[in-house]
Formats: sequence, C-alpha cells, structure tokens
Amino acid sequence: MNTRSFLTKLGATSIAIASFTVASLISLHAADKKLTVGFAQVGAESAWRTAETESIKSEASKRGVNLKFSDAQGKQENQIKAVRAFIAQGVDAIILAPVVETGWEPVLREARRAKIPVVLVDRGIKTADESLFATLIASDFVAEGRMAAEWLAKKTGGKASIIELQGTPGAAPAIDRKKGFEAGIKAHHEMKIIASQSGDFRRSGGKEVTEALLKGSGASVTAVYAHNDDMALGAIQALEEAGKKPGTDVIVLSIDGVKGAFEAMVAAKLNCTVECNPLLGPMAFDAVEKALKGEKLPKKTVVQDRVFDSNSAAAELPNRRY
Ligand code: GZL
Repeated sequence: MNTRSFLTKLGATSIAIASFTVASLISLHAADKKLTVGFAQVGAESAWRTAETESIKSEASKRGVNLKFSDAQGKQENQIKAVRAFIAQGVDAIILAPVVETGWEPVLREARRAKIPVVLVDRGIKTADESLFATLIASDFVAEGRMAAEWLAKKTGGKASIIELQGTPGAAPAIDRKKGFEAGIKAHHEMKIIASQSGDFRRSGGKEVTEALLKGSGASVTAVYAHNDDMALGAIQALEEAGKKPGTDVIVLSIDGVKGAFEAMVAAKLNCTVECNPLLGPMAFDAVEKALKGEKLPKKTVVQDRVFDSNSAAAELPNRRY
C-alpha cells in the first residue's frame, strides 16, 4: 500500500470510529432521557381506584416512562414516605393522589427544594401555598354531590329519609360530596339525612355501616346516598339481608360510574350513579411533560362528569371502560 492509499484508509477508519462514537453518545443520551416518574397512589380500596392505577401504569408504558409505583394502603404516612423515597431517588416528577386534604406542606416543600414537579391527581389538598404543586387534575366533587341530590329530589318528589355513606374521613371527595349533597337537598324540607357515617370508600365498609344503621338511627330509611359505588354495592347487600328490596323499597344512588354499578342498575338494585372519570393517565403525563418543559399549567383541570340512572344504564353498559 502506498502512502497515499494508506492515508485515505486511515481517514476512512477515523471517520467510521468518529461516527460510531457520536452514534453511541446519541443513543446513550436518549437512554438517559427516559423519564422516571414516581406515582404515590392511595391504595386499592375501590374498583375506581384500580381503574385509575391501571390508567397511569398503561400510559407510562405507552410513553416509555420508567414508573415507580407505591401503594400506601390508605395511609397518609405511607404516602409521605413514598414521596420522600421518590425525592431521594431523584425522580424527574411525582404524581400524587393524596389520601387526605391536609398535612402535605412539609414533604411538598422538600420536593420543591429538589426541583421535582408534583402533579396532583383525583384528590386535592388544602394549602395556602399553591406553588407546592404544578397542577391538580380532578372532578368537581361538590358538583357530583349536588347532581346526586338533584336526581334524588326529582325521583322522590322531594321526600326522603336518607342514610349517607361517607368516604374516607378527611379526603377531598368525602368532604365535598357531602357538602354538595347537603346543598342540593337544602331547599327540600322533607329530605333529611337521618344517619351519616364513613364506610371508607370500601364495599365492606358500606355493608357493615348500613347493617348497623338499619338496626338503629337509620331504621326508617327510604334512600341510601353513598359517596362511591363500592359502598353502595355493600349497602345493597346489607339491605337485601335485612329483607328490603334495594332499588324499589329503598332508593340507592352513588358516585363513580364503575361497571359494577351499571350492572346493579340493570339488575334494578341501584337507581343512579354520577360518573367520576378515573382514566387520568393521559392527562397526568401531559401535565408532567409540560411541567418539565417549564410550561405554565392551570392550577386545576376539572374532569367532566355525567349522571346515569336505570333508564340509561343498559344502553351505556357496553361502553363502560372501567
Ligand atoms: C375520586 C376518588 C374516589 C373515588 C372512590 O376522585 O378519590 O376515591 O370516588 C375512590 O371510589 O376510592
């Protein structure tokens, strides 16, 4: 090989090496850029919750996000620990479904100090410092409670002795669904809540509380209003075991719009459900991506809900995705 062709070959080899190095650097960088997001979930207390978890997980895998998932089993202290662990691991962003409204400032300040944006999903928090979270994506729970009350007023001609099954004490949907319902029945003097207790958003809780109330202060019940479908399904069981016909002797209505509620409406045991959409994955990750780009987000995005009752249930059942 003469010097000239040797130099040409050498040149080609160095170009090849250089482009190989650039290519591997680019792919290393791409691998580096894979987002890591921590999701601090409440638990698995209801069918709604399971659908929400599923929506976040499937959206993460669709977008190639490395998701760190934590189930707090209904305890705020576990959620706070999970958020701290996400901060320590240096995640890019945190999605938090806060079990209760209060007590979040210290840990959210830690996230802010670490420059990790926090997107709240499905439940809000009470704080004077709204800069502690990037945005909240949730339904309007007061409106849901009011829609339930308006439906019941219409159905009963403004006359009902109501057992209220509340959600988890201190949780935004429990507080606001109570508030909205009370406001909705206010104008109807013959609509009264005769007993009200928490069933913790669980089917077992709804059953046990209804059983107990039917033996005591709730004995003259004509309607059960449950803050979620799972508790209503539990109440239906308790009513049947007490020899009553839910859906006929006692009107039963609730919130969420899960498949089980539609099946119970088709079976004429549940009368009405106010939808609360749990499929928040796409919106949550849109918000995460925008927050990481430094875009300004609205403090709250309200998810729209609809009312369904036994008249619309059968036609809607095949369309239900959760
Ligand atoms: C609603 C949510 C509630 C659902 C329940 O956004 O936080 O929690 O209504 C659930 O079913 O457990």
